[in-house]
Amino acid sequence: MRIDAVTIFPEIFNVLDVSLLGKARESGLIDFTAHNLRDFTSDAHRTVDDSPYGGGAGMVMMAEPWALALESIRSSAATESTEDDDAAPAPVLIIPTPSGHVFNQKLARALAPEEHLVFACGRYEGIDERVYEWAAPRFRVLPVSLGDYVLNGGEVAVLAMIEAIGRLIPGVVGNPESLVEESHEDGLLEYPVYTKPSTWRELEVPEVLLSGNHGKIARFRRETQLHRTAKRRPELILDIDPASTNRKDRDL
Ligand code: 6GU
Repeated sequence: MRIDAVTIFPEIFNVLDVSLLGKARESGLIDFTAHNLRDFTSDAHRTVDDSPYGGGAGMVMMAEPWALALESIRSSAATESTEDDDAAPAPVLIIPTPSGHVFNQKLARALAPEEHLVFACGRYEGIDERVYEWAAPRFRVLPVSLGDYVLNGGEVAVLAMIEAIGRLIPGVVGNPESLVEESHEDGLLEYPVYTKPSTWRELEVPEVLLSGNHGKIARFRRETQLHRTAKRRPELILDIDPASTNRKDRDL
């Protein structure tokens, strides 16, 4: 997967050199580039923002540097592609913003098979709205939010999204089975996990997990998933697929 991020703080993305994502980049599974928006300005001060029309607090990012940056990414992608792929879909342009669609595991799964993702990291009060209109015929534009709180800029949100999407690309996570039984994959929160020793500072591992009875263990885990989800994220319970529940769940 090719990933580009446009930002005024490209160094924030240096952390992608380490850990699993760093390995995925080394092995060529993920081809990531951070682009400095200021490289697409033409004044001595490398200005990217100006005051908002209509007044109000803060500054707005100007449209032209964004168009130049996104055009340069678009044309380098066209150069790299092979002769017979005029049908290649437009890259997905993800705009991190607190007013976007909520990013969740389902969206991460939908984006993982994409060939090319572009992230436009805004700062200040946002980007001139006309950039989105201009981008619509050139990209599949998708405004996305991590949740109901405000960050100073999109960069940290984009790091989270790249990690959530990147780990779903085949080969990035060593054991694909570890992707199956985790929070949100089945719409529930994950069950608690334990390792040796079975007694630690007078705290015991639940006995059923030492029993070797796989049916009992599966029921215990399902039960703790449901209890935990009901307590911490009651709104998720309403979204459970009824086909995935069984009679034992309804007895809880
Ligand atoms: Cl994606 N961006 C910003 N700036 N703030 C956020 C967010 C994104 N998600 C939650 N808060």
